[in-house]
Amino acid sequence: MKVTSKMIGQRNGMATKREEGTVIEARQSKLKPPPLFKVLLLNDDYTPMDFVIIVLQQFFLKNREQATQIMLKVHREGLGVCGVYPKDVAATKVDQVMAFARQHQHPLQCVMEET
Ligand code: TYC
Repeated sequence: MKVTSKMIGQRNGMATKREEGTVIEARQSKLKPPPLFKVLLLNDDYTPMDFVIIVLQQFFLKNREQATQIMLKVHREGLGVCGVYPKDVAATKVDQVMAFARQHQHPLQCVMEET
């Protein structure tokens, strides 16, 4: 597709020529939206509940009520979703949580999984 200065409506591979109101080309985009990743906390027998609540507030921007509900879900069911993010953001959250848990000598595990 030849790109011209008149392609004002260029968005996600769909090009339209808005001057004169004429569509010169409109093809289905071959671009897929970027994948999203769930960030999960895993249960263990040693990490204090209050520490998990702090993690959820500090790294996943949950309020105390939301953080408590997610922590209890992980505690009862073995794992729980903290948030859903693009790959690089999810990877950074996992690294930050793992580093924070290690600093405090807790065995808390945080992983990511494609949605
Ligand atoms: N099971 C832990 C306890 O009883 C609490 C806990 C919750 C640990 C969530 C990890 O991701 C976790 N102290």
